[in-house]
Amino acid sequence: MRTGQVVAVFGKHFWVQTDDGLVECVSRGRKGGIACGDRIEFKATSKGAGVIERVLERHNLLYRSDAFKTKLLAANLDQALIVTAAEPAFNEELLNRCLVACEAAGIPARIVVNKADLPQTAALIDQLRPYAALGYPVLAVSAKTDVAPLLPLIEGKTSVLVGPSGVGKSTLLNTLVPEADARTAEISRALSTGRHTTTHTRLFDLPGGGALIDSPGMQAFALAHVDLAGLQAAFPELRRLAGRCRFYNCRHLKEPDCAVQAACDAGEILPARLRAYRNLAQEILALAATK
Ligand SMILES: Nc1nc2c(ncn2[C@@H]2O[C@H](COP(=O)(O)OP(=O)(O)O)[C@@H](O)[C@H]2O)c(=O)[nH]1
Ligand SMILES: [Mg+2]
Ligand SMILES: [Zn+2]
Repeated sequence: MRTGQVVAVFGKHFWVQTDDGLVECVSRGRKGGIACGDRIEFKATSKGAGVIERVLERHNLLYRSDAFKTKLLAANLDQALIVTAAEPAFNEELLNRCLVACEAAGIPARIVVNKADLPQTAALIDQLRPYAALGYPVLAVSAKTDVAPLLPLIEGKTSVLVGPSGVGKSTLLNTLVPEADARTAEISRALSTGRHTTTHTRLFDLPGGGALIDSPGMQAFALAHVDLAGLQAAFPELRRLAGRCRFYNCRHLKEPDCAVQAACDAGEILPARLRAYRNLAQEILALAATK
């Protein structure tokens, strides 16, 4: 049995980086799945090919899930870089769902505002300022003109780029990892997709140490694996108010004397955050009702 790290995921096919090169592996249809960044054990079947037998213990796993399926994003992360941009239109609900997923997985999250070269980005940076106070540092960069502020934050770490499509995740990756373009072309050839959009999750080593994982953009981010207690624990501003509502089991939806609603009315909680919490809470309650 040999070990390696999963550096690309294509459905049931995986590229595994080993000490002596890339090995193309398949999985034995094991339940639970295999994520980019996973360290695995495989059995070589021929030169350059193998079968994954076992996933070694993970430090963490970032994923999304709805009532029907689970979609693994990446494993063994030091941090998630949630990439946003003013173009295409900023999706605050999706940002918040990404933040909740990171909290639930115990993964530190940073917000990267890309396309700082566009004039409309200044307003987005202002809009996101309150997130820094919640514990999510906000960093403005331009994948096209200036990524320098990002370098010290990713060096020596394993980071994943997540966010909707079009915000510039792949452009960031190509700027930060010079040979990424060539490897992407190689993957497109191997899969004969020839498309420019990111269709698969891939891990690249950074020149200065550490690794960067690029993922396909998501439109929606369901969190069926998070329960109501987990959801409340994933909002730092709700954690601070624990036990302050009239009802000890307040769900902060429409209950009277809700300290969370009061804090929002007083301008201490961002309305968009409370909206995201309530949307997620409603989804959790609806899902629980069907079980
Ligand atoms: N103006 C500007 N455009 C950018 C920047 N980064 C990416 N783009 C453009 O945004 C579009 C989407 O980029 P892409 O990297 O494919 O986004 P992804 O879907 O998040 O991977 C492309 O047309 C890029 O050229 C940036 O920093 N500034
Ligand atoms: Mg992409
Ligand atoms: Zn409440």
